[in-house]
Amino acid sequence: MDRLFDNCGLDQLTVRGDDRGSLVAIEGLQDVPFQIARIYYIFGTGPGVERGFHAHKALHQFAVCVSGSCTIVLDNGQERRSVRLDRPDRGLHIGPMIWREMLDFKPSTVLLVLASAKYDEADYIRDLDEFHARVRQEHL
Ligand code: T46
Repeated sequence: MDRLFDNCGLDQLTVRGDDRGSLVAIEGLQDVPFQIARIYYIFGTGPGVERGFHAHKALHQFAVCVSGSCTIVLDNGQERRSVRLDRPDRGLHIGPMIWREMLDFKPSTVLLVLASAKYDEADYIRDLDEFHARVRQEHL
């Protein structure tokens, strides 16, 4: 794993390939460090459009760009790091309390995301000042 923060990193996925093509399987608690409760995917995001701009209080997620590419900017409240997702065999684990911004989507990008819990708006922090205040509180 290429670690970005304590609870974030880029993982190489195992590719099972043969002369018919390639296959990647992702199992909860084996290939990702959580049980998978939800899957969603993002597509049709045009050039110049930005998404995200929030953190999660408790959610773990694992994002794979299965087609195309996009950039994800991660912020742990102290540092910002940027990663380009452009391969279907590399996944980004994002743990709780990480602000994320998604940008520079190539047309035809499909971003697959596995999540550790069902959708819950109460788990989102959508205000950057509130996020920074909570991080400071956690470090007291
Ligand atoms: C994240 C990044 C990577 C649902 O109804 N169910 C769901 O499971 C999700 C993920 C979203 N929604 C609704 C909520 C909004 O009305 O779909 C709409 C778009 O969601 P949002 O604006 O949060 O999309 P992004 O791309 O900004 O963020 C998403 C995830 O929400 C978020 O958890 O980490 O992708």
